[in-house]
Amino acid sequence: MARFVLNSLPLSQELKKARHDIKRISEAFPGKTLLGVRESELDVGRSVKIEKEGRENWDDVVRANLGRAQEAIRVLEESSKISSPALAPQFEELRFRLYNIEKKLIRILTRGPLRIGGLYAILDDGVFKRDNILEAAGEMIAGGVQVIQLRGKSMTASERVKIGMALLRLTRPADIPLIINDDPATVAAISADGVHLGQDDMPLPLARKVLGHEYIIGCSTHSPAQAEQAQAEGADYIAVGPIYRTSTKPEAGEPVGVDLIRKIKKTVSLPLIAIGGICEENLAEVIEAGADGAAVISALAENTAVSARGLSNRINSVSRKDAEPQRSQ
Ligand code: TZP
Repeated sequence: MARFVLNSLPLSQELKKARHDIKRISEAFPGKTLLGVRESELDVGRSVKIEKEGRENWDDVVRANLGRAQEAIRVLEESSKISSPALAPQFEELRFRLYNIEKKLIRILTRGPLRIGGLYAILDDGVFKRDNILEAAGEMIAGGVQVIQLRGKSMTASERVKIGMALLRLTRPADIPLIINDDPATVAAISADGVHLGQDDMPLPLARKVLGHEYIIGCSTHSPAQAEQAQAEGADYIAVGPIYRTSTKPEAGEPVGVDLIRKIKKTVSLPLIAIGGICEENLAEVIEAGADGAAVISALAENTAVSARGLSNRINSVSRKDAEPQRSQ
């Protein structure tokens, strides 16, 4: 499932390593003696049947087989305590690794199609002071944001990891995806929810190779061709901008305007997040042009909770209006 259905390099690697480790650790067991006591013809266990062993779906198969592997390793762990005590902690470590693998696999298998949308808040370390980032995130969550991105351009990798982990403790209970800007390694290291890539960052197919399908990958685009390429390469969402003039990222260039949203929406079906100079006054225009969400930095810098509430209410009311059937005149 990990390798051929989900095409997940990280999970396939973890599982392969676990298999090799089981083999290596078990070599210390007296194999011949074990084979000598195997009895398949007269095995009394063959006639023992239990009522319901049928699997309802593929998740059940994965769950049941990982459970079986964990139990089997537990048996090896317990028996090695008698025959070769030095092996027991190695089996124990492996068992815990399998619990982790199970968690990740089941998370991918059971999560619905990923939809990034709504108010997408960016914690930019040029705007939010490092000491206030967690407080700001708490206020954003209280104000109803639907996605949080950590954009720590001037952070060291170790700061990003530390702040990312602290953010996860806020976003996970609120069921809000945490996206890390630019840095697939940090995403994988802290098990965040995804990465956002600019046009000059790691190419999307390589980021997918590193992260597999259990992580969200978003991509900044500035033209229909870039948006189509991101879709072809398997992005989970695209950001389009700068829609309006922004002083937060001066190098973002000239505004592209809301018409680009309309244009891209004609050929790209991925969730589209508009970005750049978006505030309460122009938010409706962006959503009406077809954006599925809006990413904002400076509009959340002050009175964060209140601003977040205002923006997210506005997105919701415009989206609801869009969804209402049009009355004929
Ligand atoms: N990418 C394109 S515009 C931009 C980024 C990161 C900055 C958006 O910030 P603001 O303050 O919402 O205009």
